[in-house]
Amino acid sequence: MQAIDQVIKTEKKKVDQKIIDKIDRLRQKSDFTLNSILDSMEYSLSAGGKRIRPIITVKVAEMFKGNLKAAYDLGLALEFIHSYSLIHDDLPAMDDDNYRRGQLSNHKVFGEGMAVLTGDALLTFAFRQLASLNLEPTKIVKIIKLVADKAGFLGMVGGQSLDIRYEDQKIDLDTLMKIHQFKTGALFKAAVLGGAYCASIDQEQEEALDNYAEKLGLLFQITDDILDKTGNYDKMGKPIGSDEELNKSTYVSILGLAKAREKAVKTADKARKALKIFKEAEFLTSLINYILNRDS
Ligand code: GRG
Repeated sequence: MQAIDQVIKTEKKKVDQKIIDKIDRLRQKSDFTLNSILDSMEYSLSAGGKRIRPIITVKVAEMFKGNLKAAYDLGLALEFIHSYSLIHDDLPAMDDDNYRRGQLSNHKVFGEGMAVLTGDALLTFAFRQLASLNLEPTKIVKIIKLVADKAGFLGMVGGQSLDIRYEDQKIDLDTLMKIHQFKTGALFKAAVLGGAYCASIDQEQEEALDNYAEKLGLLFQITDDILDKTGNYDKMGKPIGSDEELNKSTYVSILGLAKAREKAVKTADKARKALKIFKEAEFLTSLINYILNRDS
């Protein structure tokens, strides 16, 4: 297989193009008076995120020889949901961030009301996209339930609510891990398991993937916290040190930088172990190191 950087670069290009095509089709189909919300959706969707969730969905579907068209469409839906969460997260009522992905946050350009609606539009459109997947109806329903759980109050929204609940409070490591398991990890689970549902997997494989996705989400969050301390603006596209400024508990603030790095390495080991049952899991294995060593 090609080096993971190349695979990710190639897949990111495909996802970027599919997002552009999708917005073009939406513009053609919808009433031109809706252009302002479409402009706002496009602004955030085409801001150049890493597209890591859709890439994971497609590569997992490929690993199990699943339906790749469905996997790309599902991946796009997850990117819409991810994009909505970032728009809402940047609002003054939440993290109050002026920059995201190297450009002004959505509400700084379109206003707070439009930013709320843009998030709502992306979330609801994601479910329309899921309902139209090129899969048999029972699989579509399974995927819709998965995404609703992982994006909703049992997942990402629940995690964000815990984040708000514990704002400005000193919390222990277990509580922090719980928050991130929901807030960041849940959508990674939807990406991994959703990709697998575009194919056919057995119970043992599903449990292994679930375990892998949990460790991968945790690893992603630990490295995010480390990068908020050690990263640079140009690569991250947002100011460094915002967690500290907001007085947020992070792996770095609770454990210190060196121990946070140790925890990242141990979490990466656990993710690798979760893949033991698979004969071929080259992409998922390489992805662990890619996230462990990421700089953006
Ligand atoms: C508002 C319902 C609601 C949820 C917000 C995910 C989230 C919950 C907030 C984002 C806050 C944050 C910075 C979390 C750290 C992990 C994370 C999700 C980082 C951003 O994801 P990337 O790095 O972003 O994949 P790109 O820009 O590459 O798409």
